[in-house]
Amino acid sequence: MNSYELRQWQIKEAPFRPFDLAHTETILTIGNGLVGVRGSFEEGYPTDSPTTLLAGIFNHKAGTLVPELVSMPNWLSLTIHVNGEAFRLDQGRILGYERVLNMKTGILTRGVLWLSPNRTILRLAFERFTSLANPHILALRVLIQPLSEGQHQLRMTSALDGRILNPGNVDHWANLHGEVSQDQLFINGTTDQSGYHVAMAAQLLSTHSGEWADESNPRCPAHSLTFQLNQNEKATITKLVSIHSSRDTDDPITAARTTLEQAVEVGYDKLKLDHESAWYDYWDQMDIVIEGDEVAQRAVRFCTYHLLIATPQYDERVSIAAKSLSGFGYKGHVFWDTEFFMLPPLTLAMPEAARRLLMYRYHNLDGARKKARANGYEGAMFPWESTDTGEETTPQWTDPHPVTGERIRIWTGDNEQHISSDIAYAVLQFWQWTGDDAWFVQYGAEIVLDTAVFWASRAEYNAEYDRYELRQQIGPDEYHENVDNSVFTNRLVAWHMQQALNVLDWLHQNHPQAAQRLEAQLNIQPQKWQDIAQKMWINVNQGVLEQFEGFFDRLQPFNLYDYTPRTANMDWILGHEKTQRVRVIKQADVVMLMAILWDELGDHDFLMRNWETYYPVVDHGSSLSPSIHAWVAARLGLLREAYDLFIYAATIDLEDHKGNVRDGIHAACCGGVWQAVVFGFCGLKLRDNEITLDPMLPKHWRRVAFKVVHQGRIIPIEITNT
Ligand code: IFM
Repeated sequence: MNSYELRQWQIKEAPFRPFDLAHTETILTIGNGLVGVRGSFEEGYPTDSPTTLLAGIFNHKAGTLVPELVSMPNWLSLTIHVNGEAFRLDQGRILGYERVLNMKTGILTRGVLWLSPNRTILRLAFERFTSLANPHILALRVLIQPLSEGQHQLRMTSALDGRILNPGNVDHWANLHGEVSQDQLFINGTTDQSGYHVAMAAQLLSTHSGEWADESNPRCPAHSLTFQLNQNEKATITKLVSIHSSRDTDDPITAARTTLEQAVEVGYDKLKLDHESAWYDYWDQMDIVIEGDEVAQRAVRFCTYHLLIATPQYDERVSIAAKSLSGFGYKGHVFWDTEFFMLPPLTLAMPEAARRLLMYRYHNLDGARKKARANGYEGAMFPWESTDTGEETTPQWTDPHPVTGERIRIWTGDNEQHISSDIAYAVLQFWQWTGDDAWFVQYGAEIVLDTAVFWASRAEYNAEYDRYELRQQIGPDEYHENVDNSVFTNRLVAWHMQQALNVLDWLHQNHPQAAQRLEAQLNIQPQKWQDIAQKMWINVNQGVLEQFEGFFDRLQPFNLYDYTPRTANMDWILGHEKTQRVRVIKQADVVMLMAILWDELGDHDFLMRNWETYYPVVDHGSSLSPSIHAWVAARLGLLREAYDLFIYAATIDLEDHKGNVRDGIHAACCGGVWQAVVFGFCGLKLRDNEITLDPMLPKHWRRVAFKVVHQGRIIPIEITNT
């Protein structure tokens, strides 16, 4: 690979950006679907947040509002002393520095040339990865070389640091027990409410022998190795770590010991090779090649990389959190972000992974049924936010405002109900692309049908107008809460009811036993479903879809451009109450509906009128918005807007456009970017089971290439710009 090609696979930090730690920690996260590890430094700094998260390990601490992902013991901890001086970037002088995330291999490296306060020059080369070949193995290595004259004493101190707590100093552990045995470390503990048992083991391997010492603290097993190095002599220190939990085994302690033994036996080099070759396969499936646009190429790879490191490889009882495993934003909860944003790329390119994510919803049908019953409905009403239990975990209140102490009621858990249809949409899209009838009959159909049962019990019949309505909803535009007849929701529900009827017919014709089983199990009412599909109120006002009742008549007109330029969201500027009263919207709402249903909604003029109505008033207050707008703009032939929106979305985390990357990657945006290229610029569609393309590429893109899987067949797609 030449250096131009290489650059498009790399995220580089050079020189060191000391004031940007939280941002770089997030964007340089490594992971393998099981484990996510923020890009914190081995030696640790006062303002860092060294976080390792394990998929599905949630705990609801007494006194906190909702469950959250639990911070694991910090396995990165490795401090280096040379002649008694601690290697730290905030002391001495940095003579050279480069940190590189190689997205092609999922390996993070750091090279440093450091002059210590006492003038010893040290060359350091760090490298770390979370094995994609065996996700229970984590590895880091550092090469050390003193360049100053004489003999130098090196002391390496390694720990599994269980003193790391969640934000707000929330301690989720009932107990954490550490142990040291010369070159090995062990730690295990149990979460205090959910009762997950987690065990980690580590071994430090060195090219140089020396003196071992136990350096443990409570909750922090640690050891050190001291040895001598001459000028220019190199030492390599390798830390191999294993991690298991009661989510994957009955005996995490034994599993952690066994996995560590195996890792040590295989050795770092082979572990790395296996890891790299697993990444090769990942990229072979998911990469989008864009020729002619280096910025776009790297940014799209960055988004795909973050989607890949968040995608569970085995466990079908976990999904992908809104901020993946890269930070604590939204506490690790799962939203519609998965089904509408992250799943489509996986459905098209890695259907096995998509299937697992859909199984998360299937396994959580009971939670959805419980929610429906608790609200007086039937069927399956999926939670707006969920964790490992499938129950509703949206907090009801915001945290108190730091100055006023005010808390705002959060209504999304009550009324952002479109998620049930979003999930049905994702199931149907998966079925359509994979043609996996066996899976659909056994699992998918139940999701589509029981969510339809929910809507049949939820929809309100308005006899005066002979129509169905949905009151008290929140559409994707969360700036306007508890509105009546959100057109996004109503239209999607109408579509969903029709699809459910089609599924029922198909089952009767092709799998009558399954049809009977589901009819016996669920309250299926074809007549009522038909009625709802036909009579759901879809409000067209002034020639466009009205986002909700009163959007045009009751909201005050608002000129977003009066507030340009700005980075803050409009609800922060105007305040919660005022935002509800003005015509400014948070994110793609009607435009989201256009993206997914497109010409089922109307002809080109109708779609354009809707775009012209909603695009000028969208704040992009959610990172979910720009990529969808890019997709729709491309379809409308508005290439300039499409490209600007696309680049904004693709670099949202790299350039921290929203100012909150410290909380984690905007994982939905990552999936949205993939879709903006494939569905937007390339115009990929499945029509009557045929793949069609209708490219609208930015002028300077010479070539776009990617692969999709259609009904088991890998289809390479290549579009060249003429
Ligand atoms: O699901 C989104 C929502 O659409 C906008 N607010 C943030 C949520 C999590 O990403």
